[in-house]
Amino acid sequence: MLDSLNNHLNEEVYSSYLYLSIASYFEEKNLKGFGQWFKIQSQEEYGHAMKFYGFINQTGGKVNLKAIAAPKTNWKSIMEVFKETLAHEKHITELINKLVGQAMLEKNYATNNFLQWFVTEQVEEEANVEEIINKLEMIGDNKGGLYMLDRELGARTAG
Ligand code: OFO
Repeated sequence: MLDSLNNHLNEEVYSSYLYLSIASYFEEKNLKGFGQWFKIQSQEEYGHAMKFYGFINQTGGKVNLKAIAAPKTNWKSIMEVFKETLAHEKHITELINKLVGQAMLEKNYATNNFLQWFVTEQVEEEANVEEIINKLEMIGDNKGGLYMLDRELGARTAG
């Protein structure tokens, strides 16, 4: 179980790194609101990684930090960014579900309980990204709509 938790810590750090890369992609394109949204998302992912760090230490395990893969740096469109973000979140959900399955199989109740926060969080993460995809679909090529969405996403604050 410890190995799997350490692997997942790395996945969350990678998520943070990926979203920071997306933030900088948007900032460079002067879409500061989109950039802000992803910067906060990146911070949240780091927070998720730190929850694993804390739990591993608290339960007497050894944190084993692994190499972080370099994230992608360029995308074809805003829609592509959000479609890939949704796919990434679905991948993370699958990994969390696998961890829960392993904890149950090993009758590791404390780990199962710890993971339940992430089960709930993943539902929210996927829903948030789906909502933005729906808005982007409504906006289409409308520059005014895009401006409004950039402003809306820029209002996101930490927590
Ligand atoms: Fe950590 O939830 Fe997104 O990846």
